[in-house]
Amino acid sequence: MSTPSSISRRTTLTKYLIEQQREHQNLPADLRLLIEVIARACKQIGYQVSKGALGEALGTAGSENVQGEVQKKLDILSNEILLEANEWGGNLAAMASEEMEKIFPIPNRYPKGNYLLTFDPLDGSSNIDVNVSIGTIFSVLRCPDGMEPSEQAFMQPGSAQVAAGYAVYGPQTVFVLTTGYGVNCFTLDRELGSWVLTHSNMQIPADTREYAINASNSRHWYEPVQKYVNELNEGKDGPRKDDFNMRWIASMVADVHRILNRGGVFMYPADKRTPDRPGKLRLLYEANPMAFIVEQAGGAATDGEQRILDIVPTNLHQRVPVFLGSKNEVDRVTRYHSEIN
Ligand code: AHM
Ligand code: MG
Repeated sequence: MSTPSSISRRTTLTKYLIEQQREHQNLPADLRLLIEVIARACKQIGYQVSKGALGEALGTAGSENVQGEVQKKLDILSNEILLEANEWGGNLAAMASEEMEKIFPIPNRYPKGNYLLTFDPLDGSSNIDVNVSIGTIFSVLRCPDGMEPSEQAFMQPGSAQVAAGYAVYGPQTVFVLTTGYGVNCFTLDRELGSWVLTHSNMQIPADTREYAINASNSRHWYEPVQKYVNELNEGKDGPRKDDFNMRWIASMVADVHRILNRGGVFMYPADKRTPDRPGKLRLLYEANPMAFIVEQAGGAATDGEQRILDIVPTNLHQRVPVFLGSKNEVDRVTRYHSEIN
């Protein structure tokens, strides 16, 4: 049981951020405030998610997003929560979201700040109605000096991110954050309403015997991925001489969170059905923030050919193949791409 003294010894997200700012001078005050607002919005989204069938937000909204995907009511509600929380604080120039075709410039009635925020308000939408973990993913960029907050301002490689993170709404609600100085995880204390630092400086082991991929697409994969996954499935009898285990939650946030905790490799490859729209995941608000987090935890993230963080985006909702997690496995599947193509 928590006693008053054990509670006061805890490091909350607020304390952690202030310490980063004070002791390491690596966190400007406006970025700290922005992160706090995002975390507060995630708390609100988590609350709405937790209501389930008792709330009024389960089910589909009867609309599609820009990618032609059916929107759930909670997708839309989560998007609104993030927009409303962040529009008036004075830290942002513009926002972009999976759920909006165009960017959202900060309205003229509010002061404008120096940052750009992108997010997937509720990742893992297919899991919303069935009570499986879902989450929010976000990425923060600096608005280039003197540039109007246009779509072009967002076309920066992931290596330019100044902060990224995600929340998972699962058995526990957690908030994972990097500002480029390692990765830390905060667990929501529901009684006190605060994010408490529970996992410091998270590290992904370089080796793993666990992988995550939607195997129902296997007949559409290109040869490097076929070869890599076949070898894993051959287990002890195959060239890898070891048995591998498979996990697929269909929520990237939850799969990445497992990998951050115990290693693994996550793959959403390009496939032959959609050569002009490679992969399913979006670069700016899914692949980039996750790649930043994974690299900060000692892992690797590529699109099969190059580091995800080096890709210069050409459009807001562009898709990208994703291989991320334990470094030695990501290096191997990336090597297969260069050997076979
Ligand atoms: P979403 O942002 O619309 O929820 O889609 C992204 C999700 C990822 O979280 C997950 O890894 C993937 O889609 C699951 O895809 P699949 O339906 O092929 O299992
Ligand atoms: Mg998503």
